[in-house]
Amino acid sequence: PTARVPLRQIWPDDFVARYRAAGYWRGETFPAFLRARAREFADAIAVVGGDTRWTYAQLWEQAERIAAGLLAQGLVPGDRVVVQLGNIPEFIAVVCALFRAQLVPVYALPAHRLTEVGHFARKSEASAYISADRYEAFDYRALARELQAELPSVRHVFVVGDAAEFVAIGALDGPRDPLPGDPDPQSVAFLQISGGSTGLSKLIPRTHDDYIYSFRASNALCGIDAASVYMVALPAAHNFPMSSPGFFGALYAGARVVLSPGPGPDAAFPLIARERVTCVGLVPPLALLWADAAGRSTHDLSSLQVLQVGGAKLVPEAARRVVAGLGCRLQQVFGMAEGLVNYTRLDDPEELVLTTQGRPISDDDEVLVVDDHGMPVADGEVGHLLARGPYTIRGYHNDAAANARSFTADGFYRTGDMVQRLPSGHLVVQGRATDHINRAGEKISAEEIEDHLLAHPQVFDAAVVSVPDDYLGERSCAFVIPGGEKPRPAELKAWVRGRGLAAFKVPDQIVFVDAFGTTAVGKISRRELRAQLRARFLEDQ
Ligand code: J2J
Repeated sequence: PTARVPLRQIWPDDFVARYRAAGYWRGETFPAFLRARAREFADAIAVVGGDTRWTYAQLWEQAERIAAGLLAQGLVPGDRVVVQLGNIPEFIAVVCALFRAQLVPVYALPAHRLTEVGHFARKSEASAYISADRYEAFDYRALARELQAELPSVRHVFVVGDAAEFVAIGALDGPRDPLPGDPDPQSVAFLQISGGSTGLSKLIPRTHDDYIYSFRASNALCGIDAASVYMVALPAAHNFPMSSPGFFGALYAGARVVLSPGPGPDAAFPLIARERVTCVGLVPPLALLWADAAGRSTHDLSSLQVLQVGGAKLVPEAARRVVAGLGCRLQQVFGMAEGLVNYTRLDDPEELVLTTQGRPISDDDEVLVVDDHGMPVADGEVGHLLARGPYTIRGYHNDAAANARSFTADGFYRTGDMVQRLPSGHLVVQGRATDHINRAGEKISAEEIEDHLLAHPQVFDAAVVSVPDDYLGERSCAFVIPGGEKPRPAELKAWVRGRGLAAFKVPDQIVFVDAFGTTAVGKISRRELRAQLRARFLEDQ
């Protein structure tokens, strides 16, 4: 079998020339930089997790072994591989191996279930699936069986741990000489998953050149160098702990990556003390939890230099509590898997750090704040954020309809976020124009959940909205008009769960109503309807 055609992400020629000339795109690739670090930092610890401590040389050896094994099993360069692994060292080894073999990872979160994993596999035309045997009490081999039954094109399943009838990652090996050379730096290195504001998640193609630029530049803004110890506390497949600066930034710098098995203080604090962690990224609810726990903790957290908070809005009062509780530097991070990432700078005045979500990484990040008609608004006014730049995609993978909606004719990505830009260039996130729920950083599409509720025989209509939540920031509330006998809320929740979805997508709250009670005559948009229901919910509080 021959290689599959590499996926491309197309920037117009003049932009390619500009991004190269500016030194953003240097022709670096994942396998090339990982190989170089394995030489340069051979005996330095690269990855710590569970009982494993791999040096850079050992990580590279794992990557080469697994890469050779995957090709020996019949995968060919260009094949897409859905990877669903938790915060274990094998996650990093497997992803590095895929890069080494010119295979294309498609990142699923451990929380995803058959419906989502099936969608990723179908949409990416994946030929393989890699999971752990079990993670957080879930058996992924059962999911693999269902996946293969539904999608025989997923011909290979590889498992970390007890593989049952599948192939164990630990047992993979093969001849090293047919391993391919380094890929085209402008080819797509992997497919990341979008937050999915309309319906199912879109796949985000990121190239070697653009992604490596984003974390190389992030390192400089986040203070990451070879002496740093970066902790992955959020699920490692999230774009934030992967690239802002994330474990890839840390590996690029020759730093140490420490994988925390969970995001809470119980799991993370002892590891911070033991490994002398210097930097970690959290979502706002966790940052508050950490700040509260730090005061009572007996663990030595004094090594922490930078606490990054992002994924959802950190309001100024919460920012103050985080700073007071943890006593290290706060860095706000406002990013997206599609590209654009904003950071408050480590030397920004405290007021900006507490009250803004930072400014873009690059001088060539073009940020527009526009009104509903696409006209730029004055600094300080709230408008839609559009972005274009050297690490922001120009289109989703294989999704013409989404691309028509999500990009302007001149290639700006419509982020869906409403922001205010200050004269300093710092952005303040003021809400969003799209209907999703940002549940502690996990983005949930209202439409996707409505579709699953509507499939229930006792649901006549359903509208899912985000409502404020003291802990999560936002939670999901489903307004349901019963059809026939009213189902019990627990039954509807179980129904959504049973549709093969991540648990975080199950509505937190269900409110039955007789009618949506819209005063508008005729049809109103789902958006307006959700806005009305949300307003009604807030009035009733
Ligand atoms: C308000 N909203 C925010 C913030 C993201 C770094 C950090 C985060 C992500 C991420 C990421 C926010 N304040 N500080 O990929 O590299 C909301 C916005 C944004 C969406 C993107 C990274 N930080 N958000 O969260 O792809 O609505 O990426 O458009 O998961 O999260 O979500 P996602």
